[in-house]
Amino acid sequence: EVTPEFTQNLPKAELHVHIEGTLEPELKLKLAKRNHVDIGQESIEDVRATYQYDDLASFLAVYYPAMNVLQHEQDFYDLAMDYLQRAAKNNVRHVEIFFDPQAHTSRGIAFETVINGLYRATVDARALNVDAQLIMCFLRDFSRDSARETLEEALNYKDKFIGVGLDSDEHNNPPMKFFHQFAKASAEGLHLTAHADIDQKDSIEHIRELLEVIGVERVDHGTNIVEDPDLVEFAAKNKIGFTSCPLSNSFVSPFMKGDEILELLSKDVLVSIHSDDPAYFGGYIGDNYYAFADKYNLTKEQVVTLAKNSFEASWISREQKDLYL
Ligand code: ES4
Ligand code: ZN
Repeated sequence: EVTPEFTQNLPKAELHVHIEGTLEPELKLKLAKRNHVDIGQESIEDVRATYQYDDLASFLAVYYPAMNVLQHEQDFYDLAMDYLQRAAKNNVRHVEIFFDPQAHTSRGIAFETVINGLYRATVDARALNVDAQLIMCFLRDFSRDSARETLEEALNYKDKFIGVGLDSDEHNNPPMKFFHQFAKASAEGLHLTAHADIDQKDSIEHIRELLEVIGVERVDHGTNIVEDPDLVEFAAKNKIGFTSCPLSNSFVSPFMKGDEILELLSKDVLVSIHSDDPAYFGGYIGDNYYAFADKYNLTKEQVVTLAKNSFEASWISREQKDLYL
């Protein structure tokens, strides 16, 4: 049967991890000390005690302030390198890492500081046998103007990231708010993905806009697409990837949306398992696979299909995919 060792050792692609969500309490305390930032917490236990949330808004209220410890290029490098070491232990062969430049530029950190630190870690990760790439996300609760300025600046570093995404608070922030930025990014040859599914009420319309108008290649979360059979058929036919994160799903749904994941699997949709914000939601990618496999009694074959889907939905070349599969 499926064991934690099996899920940890299975070769995987990680397509949904926020680098800021990999900030472990140990590193947070170390950086706070190094940069003389008062975070109001002095021990690992103090930090862990603040990790209390029951919805996206209460999570984000803990998440963004933690980033104050990230000040210098080396801090971003250390954050990413710490993560990439954990990825290597989880046998992640390929990873596409989200980062949120506006969460840093809005508090006075230069875009260049953020991307240069993260990028240098992705280069050094080759020594760990991890192929790492970056995806720049727009914060959807920031303005269109802010997104436009962020993309303009990012295009000066176009060789350092492979796509754009959309995250943060979905409530009243539909994907179409960023239509022009997605169009521009696509015209520049960047890949497109976006989060959907946080605000359940409008979420199916958000998914429709993403698939039919904006033309994303993946949807992050988004497994509630099962509500709409026509959209599911579209997603299967067009090989749209759905990146689901069981442990972060557990915060909003007692069954980690496993029914939705299994239904998509049965309809040949490219759904795969990832970790979202592993330092905050209780585990890295192997733990996410195991939590889901254990709760739903998955067979090894089902788990292997999920891992294959992760490579299929990734943004590596066909030749490269065939090497991994
Ligand atoms: C996020 Cl769980 C979640 N949802 C939306 N945006 C995010 N950024 C980091 N984690
Ligand atoms: Zn996410």
